[in-house]
Amino acid sequence: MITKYRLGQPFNTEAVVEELENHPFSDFPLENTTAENKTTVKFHLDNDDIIFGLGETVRGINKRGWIYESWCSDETTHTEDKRSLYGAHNFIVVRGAKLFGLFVDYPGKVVWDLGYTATDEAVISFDDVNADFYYITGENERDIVKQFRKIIGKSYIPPFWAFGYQQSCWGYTTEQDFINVRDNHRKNNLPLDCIYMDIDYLDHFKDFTVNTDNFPDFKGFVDDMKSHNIHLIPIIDAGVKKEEGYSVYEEGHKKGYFCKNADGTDFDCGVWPGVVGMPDFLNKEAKEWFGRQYKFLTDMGIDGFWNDMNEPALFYSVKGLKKALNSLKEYDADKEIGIWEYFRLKDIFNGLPNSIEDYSSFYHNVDGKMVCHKDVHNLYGTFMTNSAGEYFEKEFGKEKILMFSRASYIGMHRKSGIWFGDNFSWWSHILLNLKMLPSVNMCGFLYCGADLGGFNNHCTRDLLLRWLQLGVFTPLMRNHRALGTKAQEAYSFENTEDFADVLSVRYRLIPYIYSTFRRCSQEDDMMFRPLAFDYPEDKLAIETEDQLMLGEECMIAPIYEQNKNGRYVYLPEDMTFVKLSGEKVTTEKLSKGIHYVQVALNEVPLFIKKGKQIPLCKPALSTAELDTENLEYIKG
Ligand code: MIG
Repeated sequence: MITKYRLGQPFNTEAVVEELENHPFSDFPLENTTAENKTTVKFHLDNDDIIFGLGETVRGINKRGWIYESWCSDETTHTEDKRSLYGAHNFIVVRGAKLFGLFVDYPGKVVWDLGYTATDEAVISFDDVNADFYYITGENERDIVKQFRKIIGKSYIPPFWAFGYQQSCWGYTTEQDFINVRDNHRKNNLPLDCIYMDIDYLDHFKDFTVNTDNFPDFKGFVDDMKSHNIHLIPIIDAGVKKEEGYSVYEEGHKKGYFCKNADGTDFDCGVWPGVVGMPDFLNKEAKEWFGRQYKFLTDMGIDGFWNDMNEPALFYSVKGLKKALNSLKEYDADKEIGIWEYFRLKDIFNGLPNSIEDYSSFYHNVDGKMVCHKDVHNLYGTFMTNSAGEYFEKEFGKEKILMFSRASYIGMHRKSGIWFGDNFSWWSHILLNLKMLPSVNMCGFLYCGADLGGFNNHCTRDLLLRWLQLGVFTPLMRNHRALGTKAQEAYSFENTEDFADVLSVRYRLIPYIYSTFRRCSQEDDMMFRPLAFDYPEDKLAIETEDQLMLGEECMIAPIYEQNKNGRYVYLPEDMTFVKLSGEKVTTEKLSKGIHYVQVALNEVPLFIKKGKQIPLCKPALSTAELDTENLEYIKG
């Protein structure tokens, strides 16, 4: 059962689509206080209580023992000391004396102190007295999640081809770069459906342009790639370059569609294009206008997008940079400065990006009312992405356009997927990738995945193979890396056959992954679940956070450590251990308990429950060539 409690007059975040009766906050079942401009909710935690949720965050599946902040952030290093990543996903399920779910529908920063300050207490707080709270009780965790998912609406379903393997790299610049990626995959029998176009395809990083020196006939190029069963997926950044003669900027500026300073002038800030205007996606007209701009690319045959920098990420604000530069005048280059002075000087510039001072200083025009960005920060990327999603649905219908975004708030899951942003080529980030899957599923984000192989740093052959062995199960299966990192396309390493073996397994599994995905969208279900959800009485299962349940049939347990030929795995019931490699399938029945399983670098491990079965089709080099009619089954 879901009960909605309304505090004050909350901003309409559009997260919930079902109309529920508003109960007064005075009836809210958890201990709470509201002071002048602060709301606090508390509940007690016993030793064994567990908190699931919070979507895209660092740390474990059980979120207890840390402090998290819902604040969409361009966080470049996903280490466990961090409190925020790109998403703001204010939903938890608590298993304690009572089992309940809680969604805090508030678009500014929400702090989740989950047994961090005091081990036995969870404290949720934010600086406002306007919010909606949804308190959910149910039979079990999964049931609570389903009830929540029902009120936030059905999850986005991308086109079928979006379940193919995808290659990306910040730095592919010319037609030839893209052709090489395509041909090297095809030549080496490596399946591929999409190649991503990062900011380098643009003319001076201007949204809705293409560099015509590098792409003299872009439409022709898109078509040619399609004839090879490759979709090109361009990036769109939130900021619009401030430049005379650039029609998107000029129109946006003229119509007042950019965010404003308190004095009514445009809030100018710096991102990749240099100085930009930030489209005011919370202004209905501006939102529609921005969505329509995608037509420039869909007219050329583009049918997929990724939206970036939409937390929004700000390298600096023009006024902030000015202030910083002015403060330099206090320093004399010929005079010695003290060490603390030096650090202060350094901080002036380190403090420029994504500063709270800037976020507090610009405004949205919401139905004629000026709303400070800070109070609605977590909606920015979502409203950007929904601007496109709404345009696509109107223009093309559902399931036609692939789209995912970096920043997100609950509600965006109806129009788009997410990717997990700038991870590292670290073994520990395979595990982080795994742990995020069930928690983002709880919030409706089904189409999701991490940069396989890792974005930052240099990826090694074994790391990529092991990561792909998890990636074959994630709906978004994309290998992406940062500018200047070591090549990590599957063909860049020796013995590409091993990569072909693993990628073929993905294509063999697509009928299963796709049908599971669709069912989860239709039934408001999770595709990936913690073992704790399925085996609530099993102490070992509850503490197992490096394995996941997948659909109704399987369990996955990837290898995430270097120089390992296998791993320990806990089977909460009898299962069949399956290894898939190319067209080879080996099976072994294992009984409930702990086992050490061996998995070679070209094998994908999977566990099928007794009495269940999963379909496999023949592999192909693209989804277009996949025969999804003739299936064989592996039985558990
Ligand atoms: O400031 O477009 O997360 O995937 O390659 C970095 C360049 C901007 C961040 C994205 C990443 C992308 C990169 N972008």
